[in-house]
Amino acid sequence: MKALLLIDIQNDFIPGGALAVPQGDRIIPIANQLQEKFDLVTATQDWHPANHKSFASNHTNKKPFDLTLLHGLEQVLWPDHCVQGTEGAAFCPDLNMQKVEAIFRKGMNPEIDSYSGFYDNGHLKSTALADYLRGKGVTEVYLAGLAADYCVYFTAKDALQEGFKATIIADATRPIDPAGFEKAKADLLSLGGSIVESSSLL
Ligand code: VGL
Ligand code: ZN
Repeated sequence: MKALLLIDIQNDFIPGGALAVPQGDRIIPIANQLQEKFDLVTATQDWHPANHKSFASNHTNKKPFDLTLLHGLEQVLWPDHCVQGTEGAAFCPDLNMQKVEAIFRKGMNPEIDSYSGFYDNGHLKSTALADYLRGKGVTEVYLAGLAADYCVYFTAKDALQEGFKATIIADATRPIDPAGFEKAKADLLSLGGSIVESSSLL
């Protein structure tokens, strides 16, 4: 059984949003078309409180994209984004949500960031996505969404670690930093993951 995981397809990650991923909006029609090919569709939603420590604005003398340490973990400091209840945190209006059976929110703890849909960045707390998928009989996950080099990458990595086959749909994602995505793809391939184009699935 195959599931499509739609990662963080939210207004703040597309052009015009607070943490816009270049061409992030281009993935939406592909994500919509892909859904009918899957037994199960789930979505993740980045969902931060305003005092989240991944925001540069919550540190003194820091600006967006600076690097820091947060409780011992390396942390990129982001512009404020996906604040709970704001338009920026909402799913993109053009994304078809009719087949989405469950939404997994992440990033609520102000003290730790959560790129993966499965765990926070310290692997301290699970979202129960893995158990949900196993409960539905899923063995393979396909990933689409934003951003390729952060939340899509870390979700794929955790999926592999949880024992799922994991495939990133290359044209259904876009990176914040293209060089970072090249490294991420090499890492995923070395861990047994796959990268395909949507044309091989549609
Ligand atoms: C993301 C940075 C911060 C993502 C979320 O969805 O890739 N990136 N929060
Ligand atoms: Zn975030």
